Amino acid sequence: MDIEVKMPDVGLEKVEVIEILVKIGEKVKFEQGLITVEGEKASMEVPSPQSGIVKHIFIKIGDKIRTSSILMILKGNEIHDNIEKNTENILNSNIFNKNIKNDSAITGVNLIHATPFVRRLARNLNIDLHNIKPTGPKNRILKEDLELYLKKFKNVSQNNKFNLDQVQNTQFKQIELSNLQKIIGSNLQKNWKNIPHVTQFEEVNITILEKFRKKYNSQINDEKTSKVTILVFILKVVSYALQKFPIFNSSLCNESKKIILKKDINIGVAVDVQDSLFVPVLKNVNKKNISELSSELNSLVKKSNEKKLKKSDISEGSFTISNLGSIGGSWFSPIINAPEVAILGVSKATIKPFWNGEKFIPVLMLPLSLSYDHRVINGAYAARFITFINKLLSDMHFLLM
Ligand code: CAO
Repeated sequence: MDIEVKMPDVGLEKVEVIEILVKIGEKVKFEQGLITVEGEKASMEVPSPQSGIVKHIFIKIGDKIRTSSILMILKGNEIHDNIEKNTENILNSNIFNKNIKNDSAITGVNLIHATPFVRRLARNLNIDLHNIKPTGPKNRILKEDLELYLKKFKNVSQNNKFNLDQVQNTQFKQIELSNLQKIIGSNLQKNWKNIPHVTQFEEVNITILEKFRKKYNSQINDEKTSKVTILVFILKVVSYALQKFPIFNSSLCNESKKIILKKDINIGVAVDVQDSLFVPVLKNVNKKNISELSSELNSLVKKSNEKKLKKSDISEGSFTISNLGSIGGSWFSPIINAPEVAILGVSKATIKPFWNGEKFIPVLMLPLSLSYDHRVINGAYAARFITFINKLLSDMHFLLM
């Protein structure tokens, strides 16, 4: 007799099929895992309601399925009477009635307890989770359990002169983090964890600015003067905005619970250098003109590329700009460079249609993402700050006012 295997109720509206554990024609036992599904925070195996032979599989990896979706048909090979009873037992058991919203472990027969992350890792490493001894709470398999298994396996392999790489996925490779990556990574993690970030997005019409920039660059006729990029104008405009909105040019002292306003406007610029990142600081940006800023930026970028930055070149920053515009991408949310309280992300400017009241005209729009520390800056203040930047970049005449 044919048995329809349906998706049991696991307390989620939809789950994704991440593994199909059986093949058509395969003999399966009662409660053997048939497929693995993954919800927002948990993965689980769906056990077979009956022993039998897999006749049809109706789902594929990546399918999003709901409760009662038909997964497969089994050809039963046990006494007919047991079928209904077992199916009912499974479907009614606590395993599936349990709400999994807050816990990535599911209890029950034949279920493997592991988070989606650990399952993915195990899949990438070709490790069968059935072979792993769980040490986590509620018998959950932890990442450390996989590591221990790998270690043991490696020892055995070495003793037998058998290379672990031969049996593992060829894509598996370990890359050592550089010392710089370790330092940057630990700072990023600390900042991301400790600072309540909010990112405010804005699009700025820089058509006039870009026209002026191109004209200015085309008139440069000596080799000493460097060409000006959009970033230099952004630096200048931001320095004005920091003067007008001084809280953005501050740091938060956690011990004294005080906001410390900085006297100087020193803006760090993220520079991409061969898989790493430097943030040299342009000092007193508000006191320098566009061409001075341009040559100072060029010199700092050159020093970054040659790894010749001095301590003084990278210290005393009060605000940071990260411009990914010459690379591409639409938007990103940058992480604040503590003890600073805000960072401006800049993405690639693109031509977009703009309604001028009569017709659509093409304009060059620059995407900005301002992340700020919400303990120090409130949303309204941030919106005013970015609106001010928008106004100045859209029409630099306002800088004269
Ligand atoms: N939109 C469109 N065009 C842009 C742009 C933007 N947002 N930003 C720069 N451009 C243009 C420049 O105007 C220049 O145009 P021209 O050739 O017509 O003069 C061209 O792209 C090349 O600019 P550039 O990248 O050489 O110079 P820059 O001053 O804009 O930026 C630097 C210098 C060092 C900031 C940049 O090269 C860089 O390293 N960016 C990466 C920063 C980064 O990695 N951030 C992530 C930090 S978190 O991991």
